[in-house]
Amino acid sequence: METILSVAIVGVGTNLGAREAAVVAAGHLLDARDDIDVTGASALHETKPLGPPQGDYLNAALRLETSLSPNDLLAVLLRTERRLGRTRSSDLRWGPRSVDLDLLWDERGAHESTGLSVPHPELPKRSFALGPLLEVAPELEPVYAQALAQAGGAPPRWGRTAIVRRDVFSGRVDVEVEADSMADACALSVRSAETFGRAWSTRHAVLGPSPEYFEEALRELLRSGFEVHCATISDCTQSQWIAQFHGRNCGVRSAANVRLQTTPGAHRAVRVRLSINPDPTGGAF
Ligand code: A4P
Ligand code: MG
Repeated sequence: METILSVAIVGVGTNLGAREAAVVAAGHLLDARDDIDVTGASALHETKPLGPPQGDYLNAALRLETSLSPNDLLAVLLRTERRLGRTRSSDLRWGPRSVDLDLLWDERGAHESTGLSVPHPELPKRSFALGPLLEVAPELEPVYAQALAQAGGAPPRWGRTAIVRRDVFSGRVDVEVEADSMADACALSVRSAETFGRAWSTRHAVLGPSPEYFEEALRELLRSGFEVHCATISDCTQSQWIAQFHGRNCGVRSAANVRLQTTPGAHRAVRVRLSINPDPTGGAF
C-alpha cells in the first residue's frame, strides 16, 4: 500500500544551554526516523523573549514530510524534546527552555484534539514563529504574510561565522569558530568542515563531557576507513554528548590527525579550532 506523506511545519525555540546544537540536533533526530523526512530548515533567528524576563531565544522552523498523524507527530516532538534533555528552570508560563518543538502548521488542515491545536493558536501573533515558517513554506505567504507584517516583520537572522581554510595540496582543513557553548562550537566547527562536500553515511558515538572524547571519536572513524565531514551533537547535557557523524566509507584507512583546540572566547563564548590533517606524514600541527 502506498504511504501518504503530509507536509508539517515544526517551530523550534531554545534559550537555555547549547542553543544552536539543540536546533541542529532536533532536525537530525527527527530526520533519523523512518516516518519523518526533514526536507527543509530555516535560518536561525535570535529573538527577544515573549513572557517573563529570560535570555534571548534562537528560533527556527523545520519542514517535514511525514506519514504520522498530527497526534502521533506531537508525541514524537515531545519525546524528542525529552531526548534533547529538555529542562525548565521554572514552571513559569512561557519560561526559559532548552528546546521547545511546536507543531505550527499541517497541510491536512486545522486539527483540534485533547492537548493539540493546529495551526498553533499563537502562530499569527508571533514573528519568531511566522518568519522561519515562511522561509520553509513560502506557499503560505498568502495566508500569513500580513500577520507577519503586523507582528513586526521577520526577526533578524543569527549566525556565527566560521573561518575555514583548506590546503588543496595536503587536504588539511582548519576551522575556527566561536560559539556560546562547547557543544555549539564543536557542532559548528565540524559542520563547517563538511561544506567541502563529500558523500557520507552515518555512525554514532557516545562521548563523555570533554572535547577530547570528541577528538578521539573522530580520529577512530578516520582510522576505520571513514572520511568524516560532518558531525552533530545530538544530545548535549553536561555529562554526556551523543555525536552523530556523517562520512563516507572510502575504504582507505587514514591515520588522520584530528585536533580540537578550545579556548575561552569573548563574552559567553568558547572558541574552538578544529584541524583535520588527512596525511599523518604531512607534518605536525
Ligand atoms: N500543544 C497544543 N497544541 C500544540 C502544538 N500545535 N504544538 C500542547 C505543540 N504543543 C501543542 O507545551 C504544552 C502543551 O501544549 C504540550 O504538551 C501540547 O500538548 P509545552 O511545550 O509543554 O509548554 P510550553 O511550551 O511552555 O507552553 P506553550 O503555551 O506551548 O508555550 P509556547 O507557545 O510554546 O511558547 N519567546 C521567543 N522569543 N521564542 C520562543 O520560541 N517560546 C515560548 C513558549 C515563550 N516565549 C518565546 C518562545
Ligand atoms: Mg510548546
